Amino acid sequence: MSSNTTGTSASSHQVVENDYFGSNPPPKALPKHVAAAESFINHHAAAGRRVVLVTSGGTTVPLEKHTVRFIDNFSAGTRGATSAEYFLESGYAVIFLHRQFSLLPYSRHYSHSTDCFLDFLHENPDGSVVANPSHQDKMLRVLREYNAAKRQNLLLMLPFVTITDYLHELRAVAQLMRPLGPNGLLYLAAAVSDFFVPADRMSEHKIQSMDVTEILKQQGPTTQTTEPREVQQEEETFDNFDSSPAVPRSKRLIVDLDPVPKFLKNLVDGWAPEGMIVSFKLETDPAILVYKAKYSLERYQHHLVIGNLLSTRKWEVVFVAPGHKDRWIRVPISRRKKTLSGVEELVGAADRDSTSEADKPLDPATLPEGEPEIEIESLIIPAVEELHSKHIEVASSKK
Ligand code: 9Z3
Repeated sequence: MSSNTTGTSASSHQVVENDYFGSNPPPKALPKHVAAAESFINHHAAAGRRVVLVTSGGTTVPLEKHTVRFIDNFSAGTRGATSAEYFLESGYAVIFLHRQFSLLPYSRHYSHSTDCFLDFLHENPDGSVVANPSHQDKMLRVLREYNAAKRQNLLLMLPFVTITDYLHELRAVAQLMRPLGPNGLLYLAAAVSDFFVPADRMSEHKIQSMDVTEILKQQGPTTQTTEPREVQQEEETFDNFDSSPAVPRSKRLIVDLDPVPKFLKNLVDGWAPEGMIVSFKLETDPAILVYKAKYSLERYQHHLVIGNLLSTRKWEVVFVAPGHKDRWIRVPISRRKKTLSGVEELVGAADRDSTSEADKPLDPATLPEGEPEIEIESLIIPAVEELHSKHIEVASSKK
């Protein structure tokens, strides 16, 4: 325990939290999002409905306050957007905290480059626009589900961009979920950056490839631009890592990142103490996935870690939960698969569920090309829902 400025003692987690949120400003939209989330949550809490916060997509790491450049990650938000749909199907109200412009529930079927909505439409001779006959059924189903969610006020979409925006939004919404008690579920599928540039070290303006302010100072107020004086090569330090032409250090951009504090403990103990908390663990090395998932569960003492590998994440995940055997959830690898064109063709991969290898990660080389026939989220969400029901049961038996 350490002391804070008011003289009361605060845990080290609280100190880190105060420090981070106090020195990295919130997004402008936060008050508006808080108001919307509060009325959404209270409405559904009063109805006794379960509410899930789904986080989705990547988080950016800006290098400048007036941001031109940023670091990003691969996540398109498929897991989050797809999961949100299955949660709605299961009767949950969904707060969808997503990276701006990432995939959204329902519209994901017709957005982004793989499924451009224009390819699903054609023009009739009378000039009206209609869905192609082969896509009518699916489009009608998706449209109906989307409209039903909207009509019943079951889906609240809140966008974020940066890692700091995300953390401010997550903390605020999680805290608002308290009135839900155990009926609240946090499903953290966003791909959260582990490193960032803290606000107090971030360049205000676009990082320059030459020192313009120094040149302007040297020149004084003049309308004539002169060539920047070349720094004498002899004075320069060279970082020459390989056989490429020598680059002086003054011309390199060296990005120095701090670790993003891990706030899962704060979430579990303080922000949303009664809700069920599900985090995702992403790895690329199959040998460490289960170990890392268990380590996370041990460290943060929450309810479920869903492990997945970058290369096989649409085919299998592993559930690691306290008091449960590790459980692999896999889509059946049938002999038929859909290619990108939507045409089914024969593939040779066998269903592995029944083999003795079932508790080990799949070898990505054995997977058929393209997308699985069913969405793995259609298996993940019912399994999470079952654990959530148990969580609610246990909580109510303690009352
Ligand atoms: C995940 O592991 C998600 O399943 C994916 C989904 C990001 C892989 P896509 O958007 O991908 O469908 O393309 N999310 C969690 C990733 C994460 O940042 N987890 C942290 C970690 O692994 C812990 S909270 O350390």
